[in-house]
Amino acid sequence: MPWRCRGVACRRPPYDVKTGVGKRRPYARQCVGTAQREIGVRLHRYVLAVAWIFVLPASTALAQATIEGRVILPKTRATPVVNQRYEIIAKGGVLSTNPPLAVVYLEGSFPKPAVPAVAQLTQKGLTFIPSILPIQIGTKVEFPNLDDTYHNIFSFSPPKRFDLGRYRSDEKPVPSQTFDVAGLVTLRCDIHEHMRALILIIDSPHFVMTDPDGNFRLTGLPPGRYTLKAWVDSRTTREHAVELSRDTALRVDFP
Ligand SMILES: [Cu+2]
Repeated sequence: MPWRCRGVACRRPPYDVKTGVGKRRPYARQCVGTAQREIGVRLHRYVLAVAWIFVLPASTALAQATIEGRVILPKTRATPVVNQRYEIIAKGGVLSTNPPLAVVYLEGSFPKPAVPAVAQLTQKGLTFIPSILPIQIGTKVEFPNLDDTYHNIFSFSPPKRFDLGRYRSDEKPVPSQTFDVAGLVTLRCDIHEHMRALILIIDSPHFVMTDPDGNFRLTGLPPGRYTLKAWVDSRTTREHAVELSRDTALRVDFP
């Protein structure tokens, strides 16, 4: 009687290896039908996986809310922003960026990321890049030195006090710090008096920097009641209560 493939079951030896009971069949012959069937099954799974990767997030994104608007920024002399380089200035004990910009974020209760984020704040051309870095609580920030000279970064700010000591560009691993407390950290360099940067540690994964005109757009927001905040300088944070449902597209302006 000719042997007939019986599907997935025939992947196993058709005889008992230990006792030798049963008739051994050539593996190639035995598995032709199964192989064809398995290609079909795998193709089907592949198509489903592709659909899962591309279609599902698209539909999920559609079900999430968006907030856009404008923060009216403090007036200043018109300084062109070259390569997003902002200067950090201290005026009467208030730290801000020059030209001014704001960081807009959604405050609420959000699940912590499974894997903590990693960000970088480099030292290049004797400046910090970027000069202001918003991060979520728990983020590890690396501080690579891209200059041919030493830097010595330190912070006296309450959310994170540290002193990285002097190090050059070939320092491995790249010196880093993890920021676990919300607030504002001012970075300085012990060697270069003029170097200054800000790290804004936010208890939210939903944040964005405005453009130089104050425009912002937050996308992929989950439904719920939150406080939308706009950090303008170390003493000024504006806020606005928002209620988001699926597909909400809100406009919020901070006067
Ligand atoms: Cu320095």
